[in-house]
Amino acid sequence: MAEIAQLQASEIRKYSSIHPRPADQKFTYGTAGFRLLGSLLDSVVFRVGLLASLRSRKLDGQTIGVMITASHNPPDDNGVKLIDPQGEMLEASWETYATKFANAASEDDLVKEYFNVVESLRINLSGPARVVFGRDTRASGPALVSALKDGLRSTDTKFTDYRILTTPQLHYIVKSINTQNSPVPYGKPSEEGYYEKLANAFKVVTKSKPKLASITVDAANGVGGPKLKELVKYIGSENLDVVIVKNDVTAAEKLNNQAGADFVKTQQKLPTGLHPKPYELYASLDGDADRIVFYYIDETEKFHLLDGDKIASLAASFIRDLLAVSGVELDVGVVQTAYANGSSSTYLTDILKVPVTVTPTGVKHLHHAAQLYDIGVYFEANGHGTVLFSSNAVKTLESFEAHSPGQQSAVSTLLALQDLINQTVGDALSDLLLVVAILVHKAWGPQEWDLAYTDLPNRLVRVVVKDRHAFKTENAERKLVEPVGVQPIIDDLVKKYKNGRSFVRASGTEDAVRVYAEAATRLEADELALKVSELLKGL
Ligand code: G16
Repeated sequence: MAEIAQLQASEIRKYSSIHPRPADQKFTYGTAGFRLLGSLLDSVVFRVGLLASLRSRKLDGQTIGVMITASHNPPDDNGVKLIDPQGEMLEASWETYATKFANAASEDDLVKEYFNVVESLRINLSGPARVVFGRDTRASGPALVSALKDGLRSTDTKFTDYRILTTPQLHYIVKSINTQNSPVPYGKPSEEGYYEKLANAFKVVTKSKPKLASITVDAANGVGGPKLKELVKYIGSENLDVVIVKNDVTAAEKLNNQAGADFVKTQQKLPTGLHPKPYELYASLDGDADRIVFYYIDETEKFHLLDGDKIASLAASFIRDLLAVSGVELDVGVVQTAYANGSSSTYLTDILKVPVTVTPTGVKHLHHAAQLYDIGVYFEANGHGTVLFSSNAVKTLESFEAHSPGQQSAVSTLLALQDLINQTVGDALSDLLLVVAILVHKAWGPQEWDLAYTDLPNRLVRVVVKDRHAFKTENAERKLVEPVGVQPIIDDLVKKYKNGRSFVRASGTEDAVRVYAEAATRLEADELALKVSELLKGL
């Protein structure tokens, strides 16, 4: 053991000297791992390799995932995040180690941090360590992969490079690898296995239903475009027609530029250059295809957004209806964040009568809250989310004895939904199929879907401040506790607007704070957002 420790210490020192930490740069493992300019991430990714190796050894050699992506961020950014064995985000207590590793000032400090974790968690360094990784289409990806490989080599970790993938595909693969020998394997641990699972489930859910008229998908010039094209091949054009636009992954600068889910949601407008036909369904993915938002225009060319809240409401009502038809008793709940439109929360609680939980931003928070329901629907308003079926839900559905064809069909659809919907993390491609499947079941177009409730006008503003880390919140980010004294001013402003609501929080993926405001009219929502934003300038 001492020999292995010595060997690793010397290998870490040797490789780390090839991946020096940029001076004066502070790194934080945030909402979705580390995220900043790709050119600043070399040492961070190397060190994430060390941590991934320890995480795997701590968990008896189960496979850990490492995804290199900056998702919705601009092309020059990049990022890295760890995936736990069941395809979930890294356990929160390990985020602190990630931050410590990334900030260790020297090679000696890094080795010290490494062995602190080994000792405090009693990790057996002679045990097996396995890591798989993938990346999005960013130009800085290949060099960062080299840094990661060095981290894994220096710790004698077995690894497999899955090359270019969507983030949710890697989550799927991690879970599939770790459940291969269990009584319920999640799926074939490959990209092909992912397509097969989703395509087969989609065909079961939509069996004997007419095909959706048409859907056009803006792929934000990211990895989602080619992967969606591949998925559609497995589904077959006789079952689904998809037109993919903004699908140029060869021009680095086009990624997320004036297109994609984040652009459409935050700007509340169409991707630049898209000219939709009225009442046809359109969707936008983000740069690593873990988010999706839908939209359409009416005959006056007015833009209508169908965001994560609308997806959650559609999914919750569909599942609730299927349960009612089947007679199976399972509790369904929805998890949202403070960004959820007030109208959506009212619709869910008052009309659909489903309980709503509110958590801080970040899929990891929503995911855990959703696990507390038999069937937990979670979506951030930005289109990031999924639907989780608990093992109790699956067992109950599998053992249910139907007494009519209607009951049987509802139960079979619910079970197929569980395969169609990625159970590890929000997945734009899986969510796309889910929405299409529900619309064909209901024989709805986008307009009928949109009718459930009317969004309160809202505005999201990004404000650059001196130090976003000075902004601290509580009550699921709805109350700003630091800087002291700002929240009472926001409260006073909000009181002046009918149906007014506003909150401020630091972004975990960008160097800025975000201001959200909603109110009874567009003018009022814009004005409230502007006034709150102005308050922050100079802080
Ligand atoms: C990530 C997280 C999401 C979060 C988003 C924005 O998404 O996974 O949960 O909503 O960042 O976070 P923030 O407002 O803290 O910057 P993605 O798609 O960028 O990975």
